[in-house]
Amino acid sequence: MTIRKARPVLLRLLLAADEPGAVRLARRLLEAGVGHERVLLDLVAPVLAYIGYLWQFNRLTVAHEHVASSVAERVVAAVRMHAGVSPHRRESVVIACPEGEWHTLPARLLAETLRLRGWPVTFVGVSLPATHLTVYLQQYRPAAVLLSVSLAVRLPQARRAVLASRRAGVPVLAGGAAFGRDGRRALRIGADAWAPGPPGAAAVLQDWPPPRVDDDLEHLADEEYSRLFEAIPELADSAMQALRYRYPPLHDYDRRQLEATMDDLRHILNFLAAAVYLDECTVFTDFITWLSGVLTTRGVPPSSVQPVLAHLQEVLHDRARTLRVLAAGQHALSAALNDSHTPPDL
Ligand code: B12
Repeated sequence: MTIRKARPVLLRLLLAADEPGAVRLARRLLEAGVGHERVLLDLVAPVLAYIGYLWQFNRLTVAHEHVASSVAERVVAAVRMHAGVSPHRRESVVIACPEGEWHTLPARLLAETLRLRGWPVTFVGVSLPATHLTVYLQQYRPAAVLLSVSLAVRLPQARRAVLASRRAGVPVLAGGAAFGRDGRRALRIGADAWAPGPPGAAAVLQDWPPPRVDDDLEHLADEEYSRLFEAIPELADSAMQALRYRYPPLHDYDRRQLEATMDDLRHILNFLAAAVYLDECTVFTDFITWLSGVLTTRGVPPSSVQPVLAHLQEVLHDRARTLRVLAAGQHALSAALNDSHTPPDL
């Protein structure tokens, strides 16, 4: 079976919680001579990304996503056992996710790829507060911290992890979906390097550490982010009030729908704050485009976000960076109203 043909099969097995079947499929491919790295990166990774689309477009529940990711973890573990490679490099690396980041599977795929290439890897796992990272690094002194971030809303915490690593004198290689398609966001939080994926990470590590680039991170030190972040609960309440006036269907919402709306408002504000923190509009505009799809496929018109953004523009009128991000958000929202909401091909 080719990797391409194996993808829909693995998708079915993950969603059916068929752990033995999924592990058998991976072993069959490995025994037929498909490389371990290919099974991880050309089979497991795209199937997981596809599961994300199915959730995004309301074809799967969060519970299905949980089931699929726990079976996928077993598949990754089986690939590792089958490979049985022992490290031949002297220097080790630590792979960590910043506080609040629960997506460990992308970091796991990175860890196993590097192990396959002979790196001794310590996988720290889920959501590590920055202070604990410093202590750990001081104790074990790895050559690099590989910081994996999936949600752009966690980039402020990723910055704290970068500072924590610096305190321990360990340079940081950053990666994961939160950083977007190039190294700009990674450099903005002060990482020493960025790579798009595990093979890229292995290439960057060949010539490690990279020359230190002088930080120009003054925007992170000002108060616009912290004032906004601290005001999120209050701003979410006032945005809800504004919606009551400006979005009449809200009057007919039941308790569950009102709670979901409140969650969305907090999500909007958290992404706004992360974009302001980085002074990077794309953090907010990417999120708004994504939210527009999530809402449409759940029967909520994305145009309902417009009055929320307008309200925030009114109440935050004296904050230049925040206003710039909100204006970009309005733009992205108008553009997204005509997007199609179907998953791409697997
Ligand atoms: C499984 C999953 C979960 C699981 C995670 C379980 C686990 N143990 O990891 C659970 C259920 C916990 C979860 C929760 C949530 N998730 Co989720 N999740 C996913 C899913 C389906 C797969 C993640 C994955 O493994 N991807 C596989 C790898 C291949 O993708 P990758 O991230 O691009 O990683 C590659 C590279 O980026 C790179 N890389 C990664 N890290 C690093 C680090 C370095 C240093 C380098 C160099 C490279 C590198 O290598 C990887 C391998 O090739 C994704 C879909 C997706 N597109 O990823 C959604 C997804 C990430 N989740 C999403 C969301 C919204 C959430 C929730 C907010 C709500 C929800 N759906 O439950 C929560 C938030 C939890 C939190 N606080 O962190 C969204 C995020 C959208 C956005 N706007 O940011 C996604 C994209 C789904 C979607 N299409 O909408 N999720």
